[in-house]
Amino acid sequence: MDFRANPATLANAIASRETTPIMMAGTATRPERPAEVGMVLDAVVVGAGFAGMYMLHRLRGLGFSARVFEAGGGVGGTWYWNRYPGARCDVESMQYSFSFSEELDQQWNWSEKYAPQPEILCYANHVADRFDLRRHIVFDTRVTAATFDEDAKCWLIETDRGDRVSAKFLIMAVGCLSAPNRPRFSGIEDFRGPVYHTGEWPHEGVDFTGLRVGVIGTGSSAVQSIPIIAQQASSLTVFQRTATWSVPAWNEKLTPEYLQAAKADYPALRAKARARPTGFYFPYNLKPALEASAEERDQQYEEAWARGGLPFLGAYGDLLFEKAANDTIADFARAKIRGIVKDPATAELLCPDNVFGCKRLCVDTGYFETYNMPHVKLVDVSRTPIERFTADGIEVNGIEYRLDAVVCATGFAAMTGSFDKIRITGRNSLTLAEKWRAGPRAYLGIASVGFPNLFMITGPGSPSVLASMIQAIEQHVDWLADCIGHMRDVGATSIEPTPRDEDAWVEHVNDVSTVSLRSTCSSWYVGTNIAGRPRVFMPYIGGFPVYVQKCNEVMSGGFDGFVLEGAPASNAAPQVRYTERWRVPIDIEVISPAALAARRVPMV
Ligand code: N01
Repeated sequence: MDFRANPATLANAIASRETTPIMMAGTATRPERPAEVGMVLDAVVVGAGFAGMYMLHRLRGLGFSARVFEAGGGVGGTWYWNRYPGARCDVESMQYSFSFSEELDQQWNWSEKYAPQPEILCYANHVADRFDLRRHIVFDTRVTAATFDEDAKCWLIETDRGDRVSAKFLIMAVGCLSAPNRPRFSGIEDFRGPVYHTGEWPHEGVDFTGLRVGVIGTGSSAVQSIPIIAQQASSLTVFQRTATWSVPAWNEKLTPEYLQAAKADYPALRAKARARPTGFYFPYNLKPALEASAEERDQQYEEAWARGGLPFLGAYGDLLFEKAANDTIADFARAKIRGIVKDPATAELLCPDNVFGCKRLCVDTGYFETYNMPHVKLVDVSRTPIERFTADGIEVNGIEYRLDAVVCATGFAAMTGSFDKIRITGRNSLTLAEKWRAGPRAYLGIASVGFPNLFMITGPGSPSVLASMIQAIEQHVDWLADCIGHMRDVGATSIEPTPRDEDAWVEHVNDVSTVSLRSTCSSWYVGTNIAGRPRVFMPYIGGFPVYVQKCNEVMSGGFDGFVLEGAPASNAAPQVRYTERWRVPIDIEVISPAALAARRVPMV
């Protein structure tokens, strides 16, 4: 039974109680097409999210032949798959968009401060059409294997549609949060209702009206979807393992006047964003919380709470570095939860006891308020985990919670999960999965020793998820475009980092992370949300501008830390075609907290 076709089918199926629960994939039936065999390309890009689309645009601009293979039926990546109710961005729309085209910036109008998923997907489709990208994207096709041919210095790429193409460059634009985590709950196959994952939501939507719904998880996806599911469901039971920190979004419509004013100096806004540790701009208070009086702090936190969103963490400069400072913002946020949630026992359960902002901070609209609704129940599974699914629900601590449908908001195998799904074989038959068994290793998060001519966009070891993703993507793609262009200019056949430079970078990424309180808890940043994964802080937390400066220096030095084969030995500086706009002077004061972290450990 396929509930994706029609939400009504779901209601009927539940009524007749004759279904086998499965995790729903978001794709429709794939159209037939002949396999592509023997095609020789300059580049294959995996994934048609924002990274894959922009990479294709730049490659074509340089005259390279390229194909993008995309598992989904359309562009948009994260925004193609995550169609759960309430999905929206937590970076302001005016900044969560491409900056490479001034015309695009000026002509596109966002409707809300934080854009909802359908609007972001619409934007992705607009970009695909505007830059005529679709003719080089192959949809509904999953890359299954990629093998480096050491003699020909190219990659052989295979797909689940029987395609076998070769390309000099393999560029992984697979996203950081694209491989859903589906915990193996005992008895799940016995459950008679449907089970959804937020990251693979049915395209037609799901109507929960009148149903008893269970949600597993309380991360960002749950925090966004719970208030909306609660409006439809006859009852909602939330299974919480770890209480979450969440700040109100105070989302609002953007007026024509606001848009006009913001666009009047859009390039300046973009430039300010690039100079920030997060790659997006918001007012920042550099003063340490511990130097303020309790009254000053309360006022500062109240003002930051009233502005809402991720910038709440910018209330003071030391919040993610000093535990005592963090305790002050945590106490403030706990008091807010207690003030919102009427039932004291539920409020206590919703109060996190870990470092504020250690896991990715959630941004919500009415999350805590939802627990005041009489049909919403919170079940603590921190000490007594979900035992099993039964035919009629979920059992915890001997109690059966009777449910018609379950939503797994259980997150992703972050950063490396999408790499794991593809058998990538480099030099000497080494697979990437084997090389990364003890944790990912990549120079600048861009390339990995043993895998020549393979590039990653926002890979582990780059700022990626700790920066505004589209800015991080654009910076990587521009750098890669200049790198690949340079290789053609000098006749290089392959590029690969040196083991020494890769080791130094991995060590640096690790060192910087230990300065931040973010490394102290279990989260998807460190991979420990998935049982059996090694604990490694994967994104680079030293700050976006610090990272960009390092990338620029590597390029100016003729690709320092890389070995280029087939080219003259000279480390001549390459012709800069696209990276110029990333040469932002670092204002050490403005980028403080990240600079603080960076200054306390040796920079490579
Ligand atoms: O996933 P998560 P997410 N039994 O990993 C729980 C981005 N994003 O999809 O914390 C019971 O954060 C797990 O519990 P615990 C954003 O970067 C952005 O919500 O491991 N519970 C946790 O509560 C975000 O951080 C936006 O103890 C289980 C939850 O499931 C990232 O994506 C919106 C369990 C998973 O939370 C991931 O967010 C959405 C089990 N067996 C997502 N297994 C915006 O832009 C897992 N859990 C706003």
